[in-house]
Amino acid sequence: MSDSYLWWRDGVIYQIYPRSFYDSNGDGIGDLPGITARLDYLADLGVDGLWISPIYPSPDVDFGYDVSNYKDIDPKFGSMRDFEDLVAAARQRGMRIILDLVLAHTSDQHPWFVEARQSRENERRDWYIWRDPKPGGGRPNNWESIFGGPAWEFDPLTGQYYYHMFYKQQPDLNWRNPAVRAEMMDVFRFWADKGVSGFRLDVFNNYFKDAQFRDNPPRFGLRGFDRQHHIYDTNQPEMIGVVQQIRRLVDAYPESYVVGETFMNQEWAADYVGEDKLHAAFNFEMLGSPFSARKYFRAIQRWESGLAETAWPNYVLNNHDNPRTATRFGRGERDERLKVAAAMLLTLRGTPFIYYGEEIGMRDIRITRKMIQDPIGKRYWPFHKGRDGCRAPMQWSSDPQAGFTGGTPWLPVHPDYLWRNVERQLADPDSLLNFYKRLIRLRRQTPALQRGMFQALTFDPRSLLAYQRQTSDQTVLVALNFSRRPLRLFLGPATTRGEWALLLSSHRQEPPDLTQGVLPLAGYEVCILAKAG
Ligand code: ISL
Ligand code: CA
Repeated sequence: MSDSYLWWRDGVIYQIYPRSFYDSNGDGIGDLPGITARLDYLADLGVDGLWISPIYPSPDVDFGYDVSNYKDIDPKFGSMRDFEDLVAAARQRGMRIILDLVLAHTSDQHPWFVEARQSRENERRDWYIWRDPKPGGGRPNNWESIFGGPAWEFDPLTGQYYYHMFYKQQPDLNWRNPAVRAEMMDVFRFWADKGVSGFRLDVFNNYFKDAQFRDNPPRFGLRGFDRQHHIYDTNQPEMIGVVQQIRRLVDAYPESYVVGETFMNQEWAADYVGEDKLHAAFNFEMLGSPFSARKYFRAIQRWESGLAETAWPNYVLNNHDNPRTATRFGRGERDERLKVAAAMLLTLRGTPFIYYGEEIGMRDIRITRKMIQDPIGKRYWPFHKGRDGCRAPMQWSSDPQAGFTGGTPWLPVHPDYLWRNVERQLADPDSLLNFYKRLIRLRRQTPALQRGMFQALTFDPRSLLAYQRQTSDQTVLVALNFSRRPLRLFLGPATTRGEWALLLSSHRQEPPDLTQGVLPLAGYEVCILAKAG
């Protein structure tokens, strides 16, 4: 790996859910010209890469994660020209585009599937996973869909079942078919040739299923999907070959990047990352963690030790599938815990991912039955309200609809937008947004925070997470108090020695005196110090 600044390794990546970022034409749905219009905001925030959730033509059963054409832009988001403009305008501001490739399944409206289901002899038939009913009738095996119910859908016209891990409108592709594989490699080329620098691979370790279609063994769990060991319907060894092929392909483009979304067990993620494999794979252990120094510390340790030495970690606290940390950790309108989480995310060894609105502490909207858009919510109400809560419109200002749209937004704006919005927070030096900006700037100016090795200072953290990030000429000390009570961090002689400068703190103006071997921390304090050597 090169020593000079590398955007995806040393920088920060920002996830945009395009329907909800900024609507440029008043139809209530965010779009590509909307993102372009807000690039100055993103450049000012200081991020290096923009991961945009799917923008391809889609019937939107799963809001873009059901693709009906991999090489075009959905008209609701704009045109191919709009996309090219966005890539160029982002590049002018030093930002790269990461596209979301959903290659495990297509929409059932994709022309390939429309053809495939017409007859058993159809040329596209084998592009999907078709099986006969069991002798005597019934589903081919016991595989379940993670979104509920069996993974097999019977298609009466041809008398066979097709397989879908997600909604039945998302039939899985047959990656064992070389034509499918070749077509998908061409999708990478198509977008890379348009200047896209990175790809996020949706559920990549789900491309292959067991060639013999064996039943998953049972295990204890509450609902159908959780009552099986998923050893045959996901994460098959054949995937490593595809990962290597993808890497060879993108390596032909300078500074390209591929991050995989690991489906299911997060300890699998490490296997797919390396110099001839993916640049990164998501490990969602932190994403589900409560606000606990100990839990985060365990997640960091596992991720740091699980990855090969040449592999580069990444960290993520929020995404479009889960309740926001602000909803889970925010206390009323207070953001002090969110500052602690942000400081951790942006000072760890690994690429930080920020989900739009996280930087202003957006809370999930409250969902009523009538307004649900996500089919999971419709199906499992009231036990699971779906994923709409974390996908609400970005809160830009206190103008009507938070300045997101001139029309009626596709999901309601959170009522707190009147005071919780970008405009207000930019003007408030103490806001969460300005805290994110300071942290991002600090990371960019501090090589030890980018590349430095990670060294824990607390070994059984209850409420206090402390670590050093170290290069040959600089040591940065990060101390994070996860509790509302004041705490003391005890430091060894090696740490106490030397002249510490204050890089950033949520509470103090002056560097602390560490000569007594103690760093006192106020409740929820973030303290980041540095010294030479
Ligand atoms: O959303 C989840 C649970 O509520 C996850 O299990 C999710 O299904 C899993 O992380 C895979 O997610 C990705 O693929 C899905 C899509 O619906 C998600 O939005 C996407 O992030 C199918 O393409
Ligand atoms: Ca629009």
